[in-house]
Amino acid sequence: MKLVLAIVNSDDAPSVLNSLTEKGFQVTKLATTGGFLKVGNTTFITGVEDDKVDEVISIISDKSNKRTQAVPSATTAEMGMYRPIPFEITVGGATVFVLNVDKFEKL
Ligand code: 2BA
Repeated sequence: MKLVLAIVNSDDAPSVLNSLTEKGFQVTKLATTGGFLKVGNTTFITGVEDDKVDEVISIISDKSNKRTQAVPSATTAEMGMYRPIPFEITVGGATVFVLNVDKFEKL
């Protein structure tokens, strides 16, 4: 058994969640925050049999979109004023980790 941890943009979270549950996967949704942008994102935890991992990743991939986002960074001096210089980063579609599960029990 594997544990799939997927961090997705919160705007994509409803469609990822619906698709996974429609296909019969059990999912836990966590409200998380990215360390770099310090804005909310969504993390899904899904425990699945090994042969289902690719299907889960494919569903997450289909529903997760890449976005570019402007981030203020260094400042520049202009007539004695400092102002942020925005630069763009690409966020997502999804960041996925697949972990081995030693034991799974429902008590
Ligand atoms: P954030 O940490 O808020 O990162 C958002 C985006 O900022 C990242 O998109 C990446 O494009 C950029 N970024 C992150 N750290 C950076 C750095 N030190 N220097 C320059 N740019 C940086 P994604 O890579 O698509 O990541 C989206 C979210 O997935 C992240 O949000 C974080 O919550 C999570 N994540 C990504 N990689 C991770 C990892 N190795 N471990 C744990 N969480 C991760």
